[in-house]
Amino acid sequence: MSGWYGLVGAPTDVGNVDCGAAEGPGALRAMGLPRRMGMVDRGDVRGPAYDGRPDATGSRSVRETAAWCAAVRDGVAGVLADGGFPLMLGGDHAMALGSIAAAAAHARQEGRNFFVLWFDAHPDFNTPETTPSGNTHGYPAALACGIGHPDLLSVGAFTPLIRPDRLIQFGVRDIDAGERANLLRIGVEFHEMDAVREKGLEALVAHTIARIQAAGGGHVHVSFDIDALDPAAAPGVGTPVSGGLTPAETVGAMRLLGASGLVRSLDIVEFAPRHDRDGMTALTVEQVLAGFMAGRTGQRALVA
Ligand code: EXY
Ligand code: MN
Ligand code: MN
Ligand code: MN
Repeated sequence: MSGWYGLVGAPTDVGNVDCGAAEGPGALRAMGLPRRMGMVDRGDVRGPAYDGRPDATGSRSVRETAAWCAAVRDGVAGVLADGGFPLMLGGDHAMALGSIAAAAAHARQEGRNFFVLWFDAHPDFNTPETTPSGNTHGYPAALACGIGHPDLLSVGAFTPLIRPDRLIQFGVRDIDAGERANLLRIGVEFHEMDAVREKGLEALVAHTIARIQAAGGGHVHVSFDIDALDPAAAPGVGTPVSGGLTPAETVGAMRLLGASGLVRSLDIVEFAPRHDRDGMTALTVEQVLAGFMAGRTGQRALVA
């Protein structure tokens, strides 16, 4: 069980240009989060300077997103190779393609099963054929399952990065028609908010942990989009959707995940401080992270 946390910042909103997520890492550093939580700050990755040439689709974001994701992949791979626990701090959710590519490769190298648990108001399961916006932050989960733009699929050393039956989503409540068709066709398990309200987030997560343990365990990567939370507690995001998760249930679920000993890498993305109110979102982010870390410390104490 790797002990130290390595923070990898990805200050970009190329996946939803100018939504403000590029300011996320700097804002959380300014409030002292990495130091207060004892993290090794590995600095920010950088995408290459954009050369101004549009890509084949005529949109800058695919080429630029691919370059940023490759930088994130290398930054996260470095923390894993050094025996740390990577926390990729976005930046928009397209960056998760890079962190998942690194985590999937590391799990394969270590001979472990690989699972991704996705907390989000959105499934992020669009392709260029189904997207209503062309924004690449709506693509990463689909790309990780092997469908989408070839320039982005090539960020990983292999595809699919995740077996579709090993991606589980929680809290989704804003799903495009084409996206839902993609999810059903590919066979991804997704728990919409009405199911979360009916069954309880912690119960759903506990059941998922038990299922993973029964399958022989493995490397679980958690990709947490802050807009999974209700905007009343986390207004500081680029694409807020009402009717989201409460901080209490989210902290509880993250504590369970920390204590499971299964989680070996984590994304926290889409924090856009310009939309925050009185630092409420930053505080909620810290609570969620603290819940995970407390669970994991307790788990380590159990196995020490
Ligand atoms: N489904 C919409 C689209 O693809 O444009 C909205 C995507 C929002 C994605 C945010 C990161 O979760
Ligand atoms: Mn390792
Ligand atoms: Mn997302
Ligand atoms: Mn989202």
